[in-house]
Amino acid sequence: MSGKTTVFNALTGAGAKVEISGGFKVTANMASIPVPDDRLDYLAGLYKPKSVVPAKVNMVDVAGLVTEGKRELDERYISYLKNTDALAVVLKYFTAGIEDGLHPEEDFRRIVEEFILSDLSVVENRLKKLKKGRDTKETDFLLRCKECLEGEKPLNSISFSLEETNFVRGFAFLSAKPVFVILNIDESSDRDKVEAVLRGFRDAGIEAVSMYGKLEMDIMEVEEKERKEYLEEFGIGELGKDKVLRAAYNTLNLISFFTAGEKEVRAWEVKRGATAVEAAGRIHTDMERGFIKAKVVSFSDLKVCGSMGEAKKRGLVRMEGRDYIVKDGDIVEIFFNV
Ligand SMILES: Nc1nc2c(ncn2[C@@H]2O[C@H](COP(=O)(O)OP(=O)(O)OP(=O)(O)O)[C@@H](O)[C@H]2O)c(=O)[nH]1
Ligand SMILES: [Mg+2]
Repeated sequence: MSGKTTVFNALTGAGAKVEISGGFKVTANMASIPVPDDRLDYLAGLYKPKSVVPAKVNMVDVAGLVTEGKRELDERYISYLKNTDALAVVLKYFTAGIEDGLHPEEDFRRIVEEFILSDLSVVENRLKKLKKGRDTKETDFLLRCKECLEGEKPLNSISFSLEETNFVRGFAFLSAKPVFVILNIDESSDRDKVEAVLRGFRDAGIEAVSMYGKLEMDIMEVEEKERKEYLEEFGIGELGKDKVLRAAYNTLNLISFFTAGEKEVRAWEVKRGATAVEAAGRIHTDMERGFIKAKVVSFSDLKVCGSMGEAKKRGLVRMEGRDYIVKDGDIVEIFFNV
């Protein structure tokens, strides 16, 4: 009970029921958040397209991990977590209704411990099933995981080969997923302490943001144009939603690129370091298969020029091949033939 569903509602406006589930529960709430982006708004103003499609981040809210004596997490429960690319750990830092003090670092450690124990039982079960004495790649991989987990370290602390990464994906190990922290605070939280807690996580290499879960959930209920007033009244600078999206992008190592035309202006999220042909595949498999070249202009160049025509005139629109590394903010047109 750290306010996960509350935070989920604040992020998505989904209005999921906030209740103390009293431990283990296998239902999940799901919703997606459109990623706000000024650049997308600018492009929409330029092209006046029929539709504007932002990038989206899908969120899943599950009940707290309380396995107490039941070392194996429920299969259905696991299946919700299995398909995620990253885990956001919501830590309690609101003071209302708290008698036993706040200990976010300890709470975090305990959650990671649950991930580790869950993974360890998967590893041990699988090892038991594999024929004894037969030296396979999978056995080697599992033994490597076992050693890491028995040392109480999450699997995201070791680096895997490409082949091992496929095993990791297959087993959907929880402790192998990238993790970031959402510190759920309220009006009475000491801001200096909040900053110190966040710094502690960041120093340990974990992305961490704070947000006013309950307040922001309530703000989602009011009309969009009235929200700004409330935010100012409560002294909330940046919306938790925007901070969380940025943390998710950083944790997942994502960037956005754009496609723009009269019909549609759209933002696409893609892994940092993706090539032009991989970005094309993000749009459509046909574009990846039949990739010829990509016409690319950076957002900042386009904005300075004020139009695609002017950008062309100044030689800022480039033709790039399949191995070009797509940059955050690139506006891309794919030429393909299938
Ligand atoms: N004061 C205050 N109360 C909060 C805040 N966030 C959550 N709560 C309260 O904490 C209780 C539980 O909130 P939930 O969002 O359901 O918690 P949860 O983490 O989803 O709980 P489980 O699903 O059972 O693990 C509710 O009574 C909320 O009103 C907050 O930021 N401030
Ligand atoms: Mg909940």
